Amino acid sequence: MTEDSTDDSTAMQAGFDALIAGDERVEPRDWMPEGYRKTLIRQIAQHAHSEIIGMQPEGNWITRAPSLRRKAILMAKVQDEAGHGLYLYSAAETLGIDRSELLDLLHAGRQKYSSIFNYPTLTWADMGAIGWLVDGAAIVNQVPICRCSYGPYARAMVRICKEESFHQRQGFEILWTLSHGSPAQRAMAQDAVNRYWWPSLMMFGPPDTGDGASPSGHTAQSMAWGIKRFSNDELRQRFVDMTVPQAEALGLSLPDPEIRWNEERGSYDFGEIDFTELFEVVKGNGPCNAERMAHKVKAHEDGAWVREAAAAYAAKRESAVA
Ligand code: FAQ
Repeated sequence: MTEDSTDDSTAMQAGFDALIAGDERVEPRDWMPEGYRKTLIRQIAQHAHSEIIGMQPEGNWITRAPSLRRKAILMAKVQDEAGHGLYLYSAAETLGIDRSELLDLLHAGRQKYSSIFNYPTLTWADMGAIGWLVDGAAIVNQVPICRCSYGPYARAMVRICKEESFHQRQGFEILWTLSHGSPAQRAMAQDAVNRYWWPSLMMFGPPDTGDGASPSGHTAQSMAWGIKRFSNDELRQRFVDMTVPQAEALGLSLPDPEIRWNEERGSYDFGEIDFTELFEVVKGNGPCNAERMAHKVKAHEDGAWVREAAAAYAAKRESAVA
C-alpha cells in the first residue's frame, strides 16, 4: 500500500467516524467499513426474510377467516408484510448485494429469519395473538431502527412501523372480541396467548449477558455503529412493560406466575426465559422450520417463469431503446 492510499483510507475512516459521532446518517454513496456493511446486510436481509416467511402463518388462515371483514383485514395485513419485505430487500441492495443472492442464501440455510415464524397457527385466535404480541414486539424492536445510522434502512422503517401499529391494534381487537365472547372463544384466546407469549419474548434475541456460550454477540458493535439503539434485554423489558397492562385490559392472563410490578425499578419483573428453545428453533429444530422453508423454496421455484418473463421483457425494451 502506498503512503497516499493509507492517508486516503485513514481520511475515509475519519469521515465515517465523524458521521456516527455526530449521529448523522450514512448514505449508500458514503464510504463505510466492511464490517458495518456486512452487519447491515446480515440484519436487513434477516429482517426482510422474516417479513416474507412471516406471511405463511397468517396466510394459513385467510381462507378460514370467520367473516368477510376479518378476511379483508387479514389479506391486507399479509400484503403489508410482503411490502415490508420488498422495501427491506431494496434497502439491502443499496449496500451492493443483489436480492437474488440474498434469496439464494436464505434458501441454502445460510441466512436466518425470525424464530417466531416457526410456530404453528392452530386456531383463529392465533391471528389475534400474532397481531397483538408478534407485531407488538416487532414495533418495540423496530421504532428505534427508524433512528438507525444507515439512511435507507431507517427510512424504510418509518412506514413499516406505521403499518405494524395498525397490525398490532387489529390483533388486540380480535382477542378483545374473543375474550368477550362465548366461554369457548375466551378459552381459545387464552390458549393462543399462552402459546405465543414466550416465543414473542424470544424474538428480541439472546440475553445481553448470557452464560458465556450464548450471549448477544453483535449488540456492542451494532450499538457503537448506531445500528442498534438499545440492547435485546432493554427492548424485551420495554415490551413486557407495555404488554402487561394491555393483557389486563383484555381480561386475559400471561402464562408467567412471576410477573409482578417492581416498585423500585419502575417496571415489571418476569420469569426466566428458556433460551435453549430459541437456540433450537434458530438451528432449524422448531415445530415448523422444515415446512416454512419447503413452502418458501417451492413458491420461489413456481415463480421462476414470472422472473424470466420480466427479464425477457426488460431486455426487449432495452434493445428497442438502443
Ligand atoms: N430469530 O447478537 P444478536 C416481524 C440470531 S419482523 C432468529 O443479538 P443481532 C414483522 C442473530 O441473527 C421480525 N435468529 O444479533 C411481522 C445472530 O445470529 P447470526 C424480525 C435470531 O442481529 C409480524 C445471533 O442470534 N425483526 O415480526 C433471533 O444484533 C407479523 C445472535 O444474536 C427483525 O429482524 C431470532 N429471534 O440482534 C411479519 C428486526 N434473535 O446472524 C409478519 C431487525 C437473534 O450471528 C407477521 N433485527 N438471532 O448468525 C434486529 O433487531 C436484530 O437482528 C435482532 C438480533 C434483535 C433480531
